[in-house]
Amino acid sequence: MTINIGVIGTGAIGREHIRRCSTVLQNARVVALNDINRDNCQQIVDELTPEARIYDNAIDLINDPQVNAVLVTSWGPTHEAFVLACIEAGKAVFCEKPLAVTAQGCMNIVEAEINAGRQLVQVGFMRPYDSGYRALKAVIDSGEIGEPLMLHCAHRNPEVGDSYTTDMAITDTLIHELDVLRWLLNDDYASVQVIFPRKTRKASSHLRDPQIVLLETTKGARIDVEIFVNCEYGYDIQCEVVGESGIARLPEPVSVQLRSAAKLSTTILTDWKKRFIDAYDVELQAFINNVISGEMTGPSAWDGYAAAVAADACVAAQTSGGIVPVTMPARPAFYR
Ligand code: NAI
Ligand code: ISE
Repeated sequence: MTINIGVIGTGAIGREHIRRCSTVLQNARVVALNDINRDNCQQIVDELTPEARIYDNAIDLINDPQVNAVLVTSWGPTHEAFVLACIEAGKAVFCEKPLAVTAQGCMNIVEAEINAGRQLVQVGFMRPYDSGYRALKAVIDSGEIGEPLMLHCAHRNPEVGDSYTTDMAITDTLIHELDVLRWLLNDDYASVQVIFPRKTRKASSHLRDPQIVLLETTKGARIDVEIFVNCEYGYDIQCEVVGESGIARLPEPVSVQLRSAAKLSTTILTDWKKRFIDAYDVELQAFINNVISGEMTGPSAWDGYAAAVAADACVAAQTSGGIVPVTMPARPAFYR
């Protein structure tokens, strides 16, 4: 069976996902494209998907009976309306993070999905599909390091554009940690705080960079996450879990060890597209498989909501400087 996919948003990650649907993954083909910038779609038709039809209106794409499932890879503020339209049309939808830009927006999606009576949404949180994070979770779940007590994490990008703002360090960047850490620990957040260290001279004048986010989970584990989006040297994701009887670390991406010019070295990646390339492949193949089987198994609308609730608290904490509680309603039985 081949799933006909429509893609809304053909920028950086849209293009990557179209490439993987067209050249890497099984049982899917991209048949429909939409972007407010039509040239983006035309370029993709010319280079990757000669048979795909370009739609001037995203809602027409969603409602086309030829389209079996939709990828939403447009800008974050557009996600909520497109996902709601997919649910209304009864179509499976893979939505890039964030599911919506506010917790209320995510809750609107959760409620629409519950009213529709079946799960249709997968959120593009790819880290739970990364082999390194999966290995780390297996060690934690085995009990080998005892109960997790503290986590030290870092999310570093070499640079960001001028349009990147201080709150995006949370809503665009930390959101990956907010998702993957609750999955890793099988826990939720109780409170958050944000601290601003000395600012790097490499950041634009309006951006506070770096930032340290302190999270407390409901079981009492303490997490520090350094967000540093102008670190210059590479795209570097770190996670160390300190347990009662040992420490487990996220593995580094595979890189040949080089002995040369009196130095021992390995390469550090600089591009997020490469750091999680396998995880993106696996998450999207899982979505396609789920569409075929009719059962969604990946990060759900509820996971998108949980990350957004914590993100809202972090953004409030950026302004207040204090400790902000995270209040989550109980998980509906629908998502158990
Ligand atoms: P981008 O700016 O490169 O592409 C976004 C595209 O959406 C643009 O082509 C733009 O014209 C289009 N667009 C905007 N409004 C639209 C509308 N109303 N209808 C149709 N198209 C519209 O941005 P990028 O980096 O591709 O990010 C897109 C989304 O993917 C964001 O939500 C971002 O957070 C997420 N993302 C996720 C990553 C991950 O690691 N999972 C990595 C990078 C981005
Ligand atoms: C980007 O949108 C992503 O999702 C990347 O994975 C992340 O590392 C980066 O900081 C975001 O801007």
